[in-house]
Amino acid sequence: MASSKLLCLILGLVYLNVVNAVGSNTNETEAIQFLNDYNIKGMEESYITTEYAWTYNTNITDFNQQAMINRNLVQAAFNQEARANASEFDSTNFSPDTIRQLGVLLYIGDSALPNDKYEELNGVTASMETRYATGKVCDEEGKNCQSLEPDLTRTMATSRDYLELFNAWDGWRAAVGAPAREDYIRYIVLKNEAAVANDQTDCGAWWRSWYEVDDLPGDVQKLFAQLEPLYKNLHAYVRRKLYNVYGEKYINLRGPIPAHLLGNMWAQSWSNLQDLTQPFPDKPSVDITPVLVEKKYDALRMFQTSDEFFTSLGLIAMPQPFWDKSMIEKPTDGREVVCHASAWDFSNQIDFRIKQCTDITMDDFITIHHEMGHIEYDLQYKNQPLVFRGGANPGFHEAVGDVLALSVATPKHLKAVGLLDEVVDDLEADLNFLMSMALDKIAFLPFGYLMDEYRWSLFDGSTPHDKMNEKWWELRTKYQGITPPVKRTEADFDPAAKYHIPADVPYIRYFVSFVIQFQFHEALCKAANQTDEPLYKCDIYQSKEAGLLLSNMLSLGSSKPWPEAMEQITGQREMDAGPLVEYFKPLTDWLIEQNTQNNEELGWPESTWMPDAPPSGGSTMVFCNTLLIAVMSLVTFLFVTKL
Ligand code: LSW
Ligand code: ZN
Repeated sequence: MASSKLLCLILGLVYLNVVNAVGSNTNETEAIQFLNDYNIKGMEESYITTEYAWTYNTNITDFNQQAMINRNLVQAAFNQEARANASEFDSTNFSPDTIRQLGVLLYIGDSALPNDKYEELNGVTASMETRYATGKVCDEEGKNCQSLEPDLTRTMATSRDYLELFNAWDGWRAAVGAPAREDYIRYIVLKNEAAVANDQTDCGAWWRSWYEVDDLPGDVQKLFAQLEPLYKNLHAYVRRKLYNVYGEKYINLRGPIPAHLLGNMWAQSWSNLQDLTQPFPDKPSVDITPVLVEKKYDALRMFQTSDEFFTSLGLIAMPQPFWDKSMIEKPTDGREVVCHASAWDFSNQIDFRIKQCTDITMDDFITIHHEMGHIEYDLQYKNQPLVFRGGANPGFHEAVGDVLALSVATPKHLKAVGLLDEVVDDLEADLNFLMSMALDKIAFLPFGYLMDEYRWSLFDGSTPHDKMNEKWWELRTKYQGITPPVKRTEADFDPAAKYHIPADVPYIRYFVSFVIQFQFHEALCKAANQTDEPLYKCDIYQSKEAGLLLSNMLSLGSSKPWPEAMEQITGQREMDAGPLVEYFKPLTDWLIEQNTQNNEELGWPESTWMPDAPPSGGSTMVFCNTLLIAVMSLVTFLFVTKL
């Protein structure tokens, strides 16, 4: 009896001690010591964890997938311990820097889940990613299988055959969309539990918290509203051009555009419609894909060309381990890999890599700059403490490479590096160029905006599990003005046919990036003293002044709230669509004029319109065979009757 009372007393004291320990240490020197230790140990742990993820990503096997998950469990335990230790400090009177560092360690993301749930979430996510990465579209006999990269991507980009496009579009969704539905429902539940374990209301709120503003949805909504008229003018113009190709059976001039006709699997970038939409077909095209092929560029040469642009600004060159260890081509040895391009920081200050199944196209040339922009940011902040090695916000990280690519894509620059033969310097040629940029930058805006409006609504429960596909198409039609080419049901799960959904990568970062990259571009052009010409003509190539302005901002990492980084580079603290609007002004004026002349109805008042379903189950292949058989029968018939 007495001994059990004593035990209770001891337990009680231990409990009180633990409770007291939370937030009780006010010694900043000890906190700094702890952070230094964490930094060294954290780099080692993170390096190992990243190697396991890389091994899986560049060689998808059950073994590598399980090894990665096992390793993630070790990392999660490490993160939990770091959080427990960080929370022992009462940082009220510490310096802002120490407060910010300790603050980061209190949010450990998915690692906050109990072990079994964490392992389950890892399993669900890995199974979705594996399905996406290995998905194929085959013909009816299960032969002639096509992967997303490069086969289906090329078909979507270059085919103008309605049925062929439909089969690629629909086949991809059947292969990797619908099968992910149950996994995704479980994913939503577990991600929300992880968010709650980090003191957030749901996973959407947690993702939004990275932007350190009061009302991110409100902020991006205002930006989108400002840009929507521009989108609708581009949409109406492109719809008319598609009408001229596909006719009234497939295009309704008062309705949304069938989603498979826009040159891209997700209708997120329309630059592959350049040939159909060029304002002045007699003036030179600015598509360099043919030149890359003709000049026999390979992946390495494309990467070197990009690297040279970075160093021309005085930025840090890609280090030797990058060239030794990156995967810049799709393996041909039978390995399955995650082809979706990405940039990797191994956290050890030495090892940085890109993984990309590079195709010899202008799209991929621009993607290389995008990914290299991530690595450049990583390199610039590699001496920051581990907790500050990230973008000022996720949108900043997405913007770096794109900002450089705005200069690279100018005809003047492409000519200078031998990727374009002729440059014409008049307004018509300029409008051709601006159209090519708008097909990338303006067409993307509603997609970049809706991806996370969609996921936020799943996470906060406002979209129930039995309306997940309906909600997806509601937003796709509302914002993008597109329609599925065939009726969808809740057995389909089309969002999972876009990488970032199964791969658990948030998306509003890209919308933010597409706005702020024009703010950055404008600021760098001023630094490069290129203020005499319109913004769209600016090429910051070789400007050390622009490079310095950029690198000073990048080297901050996430050590300061983003408005400070924004102010350092642009002189103002807000996101602002102004520079984007200014950049496209001549094109906007021209589009409005064209649309007025053509009596174009902006928007899609007949919003529920859908094209007729294509002949069911028919692939071009089957169609050709049928045609062949018909012709041969006829010939035989004629032959026989003649006899
Ligand atoms: C990125 N990849 O770098 C992501 C990878 N041909 O295409 O998706 O929707 C773990 C964490 C794993 C050029 C091209 C984070 C992966 C400029 C595209 C905005 C496909 C190229 C994919 C994220 C490149 C849109 N980009 C998309 C990506 C990851 C986009 C671009 C874009 C890229 C977005 O962020 N700018
Ligand atoms: Zn990116």
